[in-house]
Amino acid sequence: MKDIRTITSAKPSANMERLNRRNLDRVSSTVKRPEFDPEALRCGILHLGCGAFHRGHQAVVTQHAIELEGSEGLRWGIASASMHRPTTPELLRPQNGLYTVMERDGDTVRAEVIGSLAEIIHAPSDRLGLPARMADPAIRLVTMTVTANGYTLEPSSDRLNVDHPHVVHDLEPSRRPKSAVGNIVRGLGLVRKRGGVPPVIISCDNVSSNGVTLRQAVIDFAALEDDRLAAWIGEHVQFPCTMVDRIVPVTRPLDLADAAGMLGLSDQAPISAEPFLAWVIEHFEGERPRWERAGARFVNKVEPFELAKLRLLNGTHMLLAYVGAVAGHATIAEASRDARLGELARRFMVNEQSIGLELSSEELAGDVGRLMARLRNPAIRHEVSRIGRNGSIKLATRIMTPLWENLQVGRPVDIALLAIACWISWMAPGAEQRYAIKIQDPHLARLQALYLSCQNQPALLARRFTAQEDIFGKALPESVVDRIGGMLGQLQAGEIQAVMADVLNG
Ligand code: CS2
Repeated sequence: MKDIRTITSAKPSANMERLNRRNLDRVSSTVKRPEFDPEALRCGILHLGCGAFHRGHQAVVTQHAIELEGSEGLRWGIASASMHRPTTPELLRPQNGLYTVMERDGDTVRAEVIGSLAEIIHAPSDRLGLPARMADPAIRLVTMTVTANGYTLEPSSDRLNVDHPHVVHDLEPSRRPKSAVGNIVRGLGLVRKRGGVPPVIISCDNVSSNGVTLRQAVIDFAALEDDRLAAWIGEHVQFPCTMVDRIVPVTRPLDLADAAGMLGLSDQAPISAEPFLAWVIEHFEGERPRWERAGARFVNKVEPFELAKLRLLNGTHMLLAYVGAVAGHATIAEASRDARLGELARRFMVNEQSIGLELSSEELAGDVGRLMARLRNPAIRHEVSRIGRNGSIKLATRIMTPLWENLQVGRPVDIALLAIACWISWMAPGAEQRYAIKIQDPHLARLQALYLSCQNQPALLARRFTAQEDIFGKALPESVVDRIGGMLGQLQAGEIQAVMADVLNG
């Protein structure tokens, strides 16, 4: 790819032509284009969750694998489905699925047009429906990025939440399923009936032991309807685990202007991403793109990679988001560049989140240094609101599990408690205005009502919040709950700087 150090942003004017398969050869020569004809692709992969992360990660690796395989690779086009909203399909369809990935590092940008999305699907309005597509014998892989919230799990047990509204809806066989798990079960049911080889189901989300967890949720769902289907899935379907890593923020208007300036055509669905990309996949049987030729790594055991990623990066992301917002920062890069909070983030990784990782102290120091540099990349505007969303689902894996492991061996947990106290503060009346954030959480109404019910009593607030077993699991020791209560009292008095200083000074 060519380096472009100065970008000329162009306001995509109404008469600027939209990027599509017919005008691909007119894309400026400074931008890399697919080395295959996207028109010639056939779909071998069905993807659930056509969001920014998928388009900045798997779609890129798949494009490079197709390029390296030549005509053999053309069967690995991706049919990519948006599970609920029509926004992304509406933006991508007029572009025949083409879009630009802009790799940003400081003021360097490298652009590449991605053409591996052979078909764009809007699941709720799709003519065929996802289960029928999954049962198409050409589909050898079903990949998914639906975020942890899309797994319809009970966070403290990681088993299917049978009371989840989408699960309840999907258990009615005459209805088109809404959830990823419901769709997979229906699709596998069709494959079993047809008597074919099932596709391999690959979770690409930050969920702990993602393949194992997804397999269990799928079996839990199937068992509610048909024990024989559940047993068949258990015996015949592979759910490899993966570790996925690339920071891909939500697209902003500036991205559209930069893409137009670089392409000379209008792209309404470009992606910005950091240069770093990692994908570690557990070995599985069956046909697949040669992803390993394009940067992915196949291993026997994904767990050590996944644990390190979830704890060091994703856990620290949560700290930076919750504390960052309370300290007045809008993005993760800003929060990591705050001297106090940046130091807290570094120590959080080294002293708390490193628990259980198979890394020597030198390896850990190297990883932490590289991670801090990635988090500080000023060209990646990852909003704290975005990272902090769905905290009630994400806290368990990213913060609570390492916190418990630290408590058991008497290691420090203070920085994790600060993250939790700041998350609780997000539920205070008026927090959205005060911290200039947008809060999204499946339990938001409950959490805000809980805060309101004891807002003037920080100790009680800490007790009530942490007693929510579905989020926090078993009861925390009293001293820990008291410490959170103490922090909440200071936060309510607007003393975030003092709390951070106290935690740093131990
Ligand atoms: C983030 C992740 O949104 C989040 O919860 O922590 O999306 C993170 O950016 C990626 O996992 C990085 O690989």
